[in-house]
Amino acid sequence: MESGMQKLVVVSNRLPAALKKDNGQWTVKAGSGGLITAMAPVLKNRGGVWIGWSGAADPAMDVDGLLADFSNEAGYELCTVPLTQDDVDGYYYGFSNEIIWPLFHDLQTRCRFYPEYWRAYLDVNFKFAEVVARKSDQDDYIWIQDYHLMHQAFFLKSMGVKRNIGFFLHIPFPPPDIFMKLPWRRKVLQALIDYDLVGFQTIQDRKNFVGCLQRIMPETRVDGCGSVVTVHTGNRHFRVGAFPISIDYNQFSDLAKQPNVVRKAFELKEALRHRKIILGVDRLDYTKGIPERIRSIQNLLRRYPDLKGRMNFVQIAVPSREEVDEYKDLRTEIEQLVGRVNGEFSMPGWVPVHYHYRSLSHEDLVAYYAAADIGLVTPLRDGMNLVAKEYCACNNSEDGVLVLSEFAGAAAQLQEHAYLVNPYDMDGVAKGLHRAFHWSKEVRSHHMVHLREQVRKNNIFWWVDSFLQAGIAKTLGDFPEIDTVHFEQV
Ligand code: ADQ
Repeated sequence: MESGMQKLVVVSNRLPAALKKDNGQWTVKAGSGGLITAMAPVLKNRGGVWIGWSGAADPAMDVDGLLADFSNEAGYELCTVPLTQDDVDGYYYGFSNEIIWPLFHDLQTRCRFYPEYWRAYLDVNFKFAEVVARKSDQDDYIWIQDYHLMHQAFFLKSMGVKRNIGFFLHIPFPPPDIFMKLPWRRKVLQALIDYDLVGFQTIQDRKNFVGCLQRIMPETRVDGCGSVVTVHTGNRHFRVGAFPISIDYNQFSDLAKQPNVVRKAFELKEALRHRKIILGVDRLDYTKGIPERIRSIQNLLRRYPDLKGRMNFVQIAVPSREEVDEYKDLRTEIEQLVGRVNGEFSMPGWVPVHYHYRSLSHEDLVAYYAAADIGLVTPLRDGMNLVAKEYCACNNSEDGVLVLSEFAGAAAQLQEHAYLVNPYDMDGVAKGLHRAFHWSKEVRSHHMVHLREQVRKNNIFWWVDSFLQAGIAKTLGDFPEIDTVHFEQV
């Protein structure tokens, strides 16, 4: 096989661009979120195809035409999978968001195990697999992203389409006692073992997956050690690995050095009268532990009155899944909590909690990261959490502190130099914040230098390389370039 002929085909639920209707006119908007942040620079620099749903539930629309300009600009082909509103309701809002998302984040009481969701999930996975079969050649490498699409290898195989195909799960994989609640547990596992490579964020996720396989298929054996192992079960032999996702370190760090961003960061500090800034940045989601975090701040101010008037907690929440009642309720809960804490502690000239419910421009987000003295990242459970890494990359002054949940995948890599906390332990978080607040400049720098070095080395390009190495024994350098390469590979 000619290595130059092989293209990368990325498949995810959503395309990195979305169609939105504004005043009756369809427009194309760049999407946001962890996966897009991760993959866009890779495909842009190396070419390829990205297959996904556009966000428009009207199969009659000429979506491909609308996306053509965007594709040209993005530097790689975008290909849509047309879905109906019923598809989206059952597969996306239903199976993905009301079953797999809560279950895999250990929140099984939030799951609605409706059988119609499962059927919709299978129907949509079949539609995706048909597009993948059509848009790819036998030599291509197919890289499936995330829990919405676990059945791609299974359907391609049942169509008789042979492809080298890898799967990466961006969210955690739960331990057997939780996974076993899934009514379709055996079918999901059987679908996952049809891949040639299955990737997880951490070694713990990989162990949980193998543990589930061993519960349901007791003959399962594991060969090898290290981050990628080979699993044998029945007549299937495939690779399973831990590939902690990361960020484009240089892009964040360089942007944080640009004069306009430095100025914005300074203006933020000035607006808050140079008090210490504790920053939280999240999609508004119940897994991110935002109410628990605000309660921890309340606890901090109650337990350590010396901090009154000397800090600000800034919480930025990006709107997410706004149509869903549970997310509307969460938003209300957060707003009430912010009001309560500010009502309890505000003084003339000082309001402790600043809450922003909106998506920020990349520059504004980076300015907040650069201005913050403490990055407070306390999800109840998270596959990785890129915010933790982005905060470190933007801390060019190297004197910030990362306070990180032990239940974020990022903790596996950053535990030595982040201040680890249990997000459910509001006394513990308050204590951690108080300590971090009083750390000397030397201690802060010592830890931040190491954190930044870890994120810089194990960046997004390293992540893609390690997955491709395991999947096809190739690195990014083996893919044909369609553009001038302008990233530093570590
Ligand atoms: P997410 O749950 O979306 O991703 P995360 O990893 O924190 O979580 O990524 C969020 C992304 O959104 C970050 O890149 C951040 O820059 C961006 N963002 C946050 N606030 C923003 C704002 N106000 N304006 C604009 N952009 C903002 C899922 C998993 C994670 C996993 C990622 C990648 O749940 O655990 O780390 O995929 O695998």
